[in-house]
Amino acid sequence: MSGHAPGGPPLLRNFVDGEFVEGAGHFVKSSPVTGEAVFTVAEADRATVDAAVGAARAARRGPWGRMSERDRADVLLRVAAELERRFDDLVTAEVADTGKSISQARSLDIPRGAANFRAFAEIVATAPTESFTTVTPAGGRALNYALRKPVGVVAIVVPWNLPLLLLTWKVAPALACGNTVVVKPSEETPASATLLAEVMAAAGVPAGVFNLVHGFGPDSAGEFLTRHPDVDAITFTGESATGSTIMKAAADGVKAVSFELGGKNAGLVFADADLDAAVAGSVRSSFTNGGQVCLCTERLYVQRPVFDEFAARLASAAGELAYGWPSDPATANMPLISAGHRDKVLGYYDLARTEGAQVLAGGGVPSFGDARDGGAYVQPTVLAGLGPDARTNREEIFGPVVHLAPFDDEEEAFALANDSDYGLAATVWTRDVGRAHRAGARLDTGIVWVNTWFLRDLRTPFGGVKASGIGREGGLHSLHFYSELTNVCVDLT
Ligand code: NAD
Ligand code: 6OD
Repeated sequence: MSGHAPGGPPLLRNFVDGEFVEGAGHFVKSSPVTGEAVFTVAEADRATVDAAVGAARAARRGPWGRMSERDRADVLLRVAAELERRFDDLVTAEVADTGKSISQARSLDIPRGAANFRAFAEIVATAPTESFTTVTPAGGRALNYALRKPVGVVAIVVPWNLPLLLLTWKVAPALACGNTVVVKPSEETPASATLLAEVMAAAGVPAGVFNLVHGFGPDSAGEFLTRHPDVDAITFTGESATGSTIMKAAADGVKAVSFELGGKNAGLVFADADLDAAVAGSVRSSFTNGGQVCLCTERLYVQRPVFDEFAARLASAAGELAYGWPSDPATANMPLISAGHRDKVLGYYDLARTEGAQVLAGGGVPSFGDARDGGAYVQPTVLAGLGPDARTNREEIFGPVVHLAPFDDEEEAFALANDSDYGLAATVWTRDVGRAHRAGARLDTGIVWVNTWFLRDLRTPFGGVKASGIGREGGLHSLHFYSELTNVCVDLT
């Protein structure tokens, strides 16, 4: 990685203008699996953030922003190839930071890092722009065409749950459009972002185009960056409350924002569904990554004739998810990201009981009899018996927990699903094709999955409504956010 603290865990540093640099001090990143220190991280102070933004600003005026889209696409393809070459290092980093299973890091997180760069290389190299012919007042013709230009310096602030996946989902289109970036990974997951800086350098991305600052949110690198006057646009993934704070900072500079925020996603299981697929799919949608995916299902509504059978099968499957060390490919459960987050999730398990929930599976903390007892594990938990107004059913918990409730008909199912302050994703399990399309039209979410979950095509619009976000990224939608259009109008007479 970027260095080694004397006698301590590996040192991760900031990356500014093509160089790894220290900051004001250091913080320790602990393992979610055991609680032991895994990295020492150089925290960027205001001066380091200033230097990173300054480097991005200078690089923005250099050749990067003027390169042809095809040439930038070629650089992105080199980044993808370098990510693939460093695959094992990235897996190790992601597992060390998050405690996720090596199987998931190998099959989802790290491949998506490279896929994001490949996808946006293709998208930017082939994207159309508009052109119109206008009749002039003199009866002649004028040609209008739109030029896509970089926005400038983009601040990218991301969370800890899918660190490389979510970071590269924003870095790739931002660079594809000719911007320069300053990225702020979560304080909980500094490692893969630091490796990404090494990858950028090895792939020949010019100094200053990609800059990285480590630190926290308020009164730290996150706030210094999002309040920086020389940042032109902010793209953020994280909690809705943090999005609100960043939006206020962006308002001062009238800056564009793109927000992917929290969720309290509903799943609907209709009696006509393939129940085996619905159970297996719901295990994935509620417990993948320890339930720490913004798209995870925390509210499941099940049509009454199949409710009891579905509840029994889901509870049994939740109890059977394998515990193991992250290095064991058979491991399914993972710890939460930190002791603080574990306490928050356990607080919700207690709240659910206080609100009168039945606990069908889990509800506590597993015991290992080894070093993992110092980690941030909780049991995958299935709840039932609460109404739609219970806090358990309204607030995002972001852990391996789902509440089940019955419904009678389609109208009731859609109404229950829509009864939320959030609107990110919904999942529908049915064999009725008409109902599948009605769900797409009626559910107030940015994404509706039918008989699947988290199946992604990187060209499609991705984002949420209500408290789940502002704007869409993905395919051309990312190009719209990460570029400015100039219309050129030429009188041809
Ligand atoms: P968070 O909002 O606490 O932190 C996200 C990032 O913002 C971190 O890098 C953090 O340091 C930074 N930050 C915090 N306060 C800040 C401030 N005042 N100014 C600037 N930066 C600040 O979120 P988290 O706990 O890291 O992640 C979990 C949340 O992210 C959940 O709510 C989840 O739903 C959401 N999320 C949403 C999506 C999506 O696509 N909609 C994807 C992943 C996660
Ligand atoms: O797949 C993606 O592109 C994406 N943004 C996923 C978000 C997952 C949230 O935790």
